[in-house]
Amino acid sequence: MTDQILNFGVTEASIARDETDGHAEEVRLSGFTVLDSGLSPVEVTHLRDGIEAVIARQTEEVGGHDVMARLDEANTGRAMLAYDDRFIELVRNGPLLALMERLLGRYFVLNQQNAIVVQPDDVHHQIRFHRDLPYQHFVSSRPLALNALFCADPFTLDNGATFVIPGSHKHEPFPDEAVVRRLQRQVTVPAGGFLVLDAMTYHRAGINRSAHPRRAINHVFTLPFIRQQIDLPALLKGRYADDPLLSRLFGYGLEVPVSVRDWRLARLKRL
Ligand SMILES: O=C(O)CCC(=O)C(=O)O
Repeated sequence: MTDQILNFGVTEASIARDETDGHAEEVRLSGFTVLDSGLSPVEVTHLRDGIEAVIARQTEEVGGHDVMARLDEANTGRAMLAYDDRFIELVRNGPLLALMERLLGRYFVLNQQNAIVVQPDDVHHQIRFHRDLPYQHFVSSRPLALNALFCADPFTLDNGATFVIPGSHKHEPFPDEAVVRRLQRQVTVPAGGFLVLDAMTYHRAGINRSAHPRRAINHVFTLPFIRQQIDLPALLKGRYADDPLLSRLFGYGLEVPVSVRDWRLARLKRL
């Protein structure tokens, strides 16, 4: 017996042209896939080291740890790339952008780039199942948004690897509890890998039962009609506006015109 996949009655079958196609089909079918970023261990460490410094700066900005804790934002960083250039490189990651393009088409934007540090035994808000387009209960024939959780530490069963409900991006309601118990699956990912999800796939962080923090950077990429979590062009104040790839990704040119004349002039510029 070979390990060939046998079937009968099949007259149409997908054939992946390359690895990206295979990952894209996994996301369409089950709502998630694990993707290798191709970054070296040194590059992964470099990224990991940037996380705490940005969170410390943002904590200071808003008035200290107590304020962050009240907001349920302790151990969370937002718009990381605006604070530290190394996170720009993560957004440019080749395998990641190839997969985003295969699933979302050529024009998609970065909606958010957040750091998540799960401390040992911490019971934080991400341990509750959610979609990354929260409060939405429709399903779409194509992905509208994807998230890519870059694992700066290995995600293991012990340190709270993410749980997913496979296929839940195709099902409007949150499933019955007993069904969730049967279907939920914890996905382990090596350091330097991305857990890529259709943003409508229900998922949650696990509890970190190890002795060390578990650090990750979550990205949400969307079709351009979805509003960014933080207005990146305003935050970046023109930085990267001349870079064709990054300006599109960061949402330059999507600012809402404030007059009819401005709307027409913007159209004129695009002719
Ligand atoms: O940290 C995790 O395992 C999941 C993170 C998450 O749910 C999110 O960023 O939306």
